[in-house]
Amino acid sequence: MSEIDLKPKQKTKVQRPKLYKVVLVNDDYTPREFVVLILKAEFRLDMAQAEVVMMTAHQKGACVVSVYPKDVAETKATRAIDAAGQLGYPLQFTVEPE
Ligand code: TYC
Repeated sequence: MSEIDLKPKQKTKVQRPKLYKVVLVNDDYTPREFVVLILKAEFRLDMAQAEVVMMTAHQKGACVVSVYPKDVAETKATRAIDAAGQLGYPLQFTVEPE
């Protein structure tokens, strides 16, 4: 008896959204405590993660915070930069393809 062919006739291509890195950039003016606060509030890092990311940027110049779809990465980076700017801090985040 011949078997039933259940294979789909066309391959369905699943497009995964491209991910973008949000990178925290060091500066000489933003207080460490404020950087940690922003990482917790906007990027949902816990205290330990926020401290490590902040100190890595402080020592190396920059550190990847997390990866997100493009619009999420851009919104989070913009919100974090704006929050810092409102307090007069020059804190910067960049968004880069993964
Ligand atoms: N370098 C800052 C200071 O000494 C702290 C800091 C850390 C600022 C990381 C920005 O991305 C940064 N007050």
